[in-house]
Amino acid sequence: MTEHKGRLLALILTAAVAAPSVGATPFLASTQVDPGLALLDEIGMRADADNDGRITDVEINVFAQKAFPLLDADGNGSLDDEEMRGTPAMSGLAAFRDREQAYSASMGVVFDLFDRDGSGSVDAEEYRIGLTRGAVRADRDGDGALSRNEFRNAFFVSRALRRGLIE
Ligand SMILES: [Ca+2]
Ligand SMILES: [Ca+2]
Ligand SMILES: [Ca+2]
Repeated sequence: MTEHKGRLLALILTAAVAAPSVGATPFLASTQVDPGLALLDEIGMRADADNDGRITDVEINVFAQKAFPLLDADGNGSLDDEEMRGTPAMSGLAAFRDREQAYSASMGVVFDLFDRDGSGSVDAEEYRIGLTRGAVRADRDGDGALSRNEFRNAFFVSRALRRGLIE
């Protein structure tokens, strides 16, 4: 096995292992899931804590509380643009695909959207508010929650990840 294939396999396994409900999720039923989409769906499934296919405002807030400390690698209570680029799985996938520039540019836009006061860092409250507002905007059918499709296709973070990693 080549080194590249090994790394890709590791990424896919990471995504699969991290998603406990693979078998029950129509999303991942396809045999040919793009690893970038798999990562995105993994985030969606984590956000949808009760796994009912809808990400509610409450779930977004809980997700923000859980995700922020994971992103805040140096633990200083705020995210810089480097930390906003997210988990090694994502930046690793961007590197694997020679998409570091696209990924970086895409996540830079996301960072600016979160950093509302333009301070160059995103604190926990800015992060929470950013996710909440993004969810409201992505709620295309106005039912007060994000369906999996709304999360995948309309939520600004998902769109940025797709632009950076896939499209
Ligand atoms: Ca839910
Ligand atoms: Ca930090
Ligand atoms: Ca909705």
